[in-house]
Amino acid sequence: MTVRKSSTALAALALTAGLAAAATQADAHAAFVSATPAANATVAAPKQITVRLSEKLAPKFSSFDLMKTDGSKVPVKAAVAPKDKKTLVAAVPATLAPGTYRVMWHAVAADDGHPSKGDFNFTVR
Ligand SMILES: [Cu+2]
Repeated sequence: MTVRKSSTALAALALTAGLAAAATQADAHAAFVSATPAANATVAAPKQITVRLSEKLAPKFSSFDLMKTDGSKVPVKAAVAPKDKKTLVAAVPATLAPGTYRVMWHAVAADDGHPSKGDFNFTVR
């Protein structure tokens, strides 16, 4: 009986730990909120790209790349905006030619160090 009892206790402990971890992740991962240009929007060539996330970000580990559909990179330098610390901002140095572009962002939440990432497209008319 002792063995059975302790294994039940272990299972309960594991379940509790799992639930606690799941709750923490749901609370603290930096998730996509909005962007300019908006995801899937067709716009005039933007001078700036912003990606707003749900958490304050660790600046060293949070950024995005701008890619053309052929996989080549458009050189931009995205940084965490000091104002709210949740927004990634990059100036677009050259006028983007018409076509579809992909923004691939990655972020680390400042509070718990959890990484997250995502991507979206926009089209320049
Ligand atoms: Cu997290």
